[in-house]
Amino acid sequence: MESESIAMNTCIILGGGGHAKMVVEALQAQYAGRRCVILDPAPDLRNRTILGVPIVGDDSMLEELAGIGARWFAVGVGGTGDTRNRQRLYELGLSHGLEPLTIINKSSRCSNWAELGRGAQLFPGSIVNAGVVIGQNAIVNSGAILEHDCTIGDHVHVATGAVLAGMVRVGNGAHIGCGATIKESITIGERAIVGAGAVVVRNVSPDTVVVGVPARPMAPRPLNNSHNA
Ligand code: JB2
Repeated sequence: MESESIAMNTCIILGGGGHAKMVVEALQAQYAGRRCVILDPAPDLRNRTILGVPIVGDDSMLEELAGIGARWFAVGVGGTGDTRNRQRLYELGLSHGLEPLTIINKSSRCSNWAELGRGAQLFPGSIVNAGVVIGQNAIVNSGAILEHDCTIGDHVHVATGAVLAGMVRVGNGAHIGCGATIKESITIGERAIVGAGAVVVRNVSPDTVVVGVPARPMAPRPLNNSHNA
């Protein structure tokens, strides 16, 4: 790609997998006319396109693109459980002086009384009600519901179809799995993981994985002692 052809209003999407497809579609509707390019380190994706948007190189191109006037970025990696890569990419974009685009899919219902952090992403059919506060770089994925007065930390991923009843607090970097349900006023600690389909009725400590109905902490993975047997 000729770097000179990058327009001043280009948005750089970091990651070219499944989540990037959702990001591209939402950006094309919300920021019509803005040009997008994708960066992804996977060699087999080079010169491919996602919904017409080219994958032009890896993250080493960020400096060059920012240097010729690209101003915007979006994290295109979702992640299913581990939010750290997403956080790292967000910080990488900021460190190049780029501004994160906030995504509100046109079929998301977001209250005027909700607050969205920079780079937050709301996907189709999600519902964000009054008094909700969403942190930077958080995802509210398709069909997820955030009832009134929930507080969602930075880099959190609320996966497809999860339901958070009112006043739930989710700490930075936590992951709420597909279809999980969280009862009113529960606190989910930083970097905790709530498994898909779990029903959470008690607070979850930071760095804890809970699964099941009702959700309980997972037993620590057993050590592999076979070589000692
Ligand atoms: O450091 C990176 C990097 N690390 C991985 N920089 C950039 N620019 N890209 C990176 N990637 C790329 O992210 C990988 O090379 C890969 O192409 C992409 C991740 O794609 P994948 O489809 O595996 O995951 P995803 O996060 O896009 O989507 C998952 O999570 C979503 C929430 C999927 O499971 C989806 O089904 C799900 N909806």
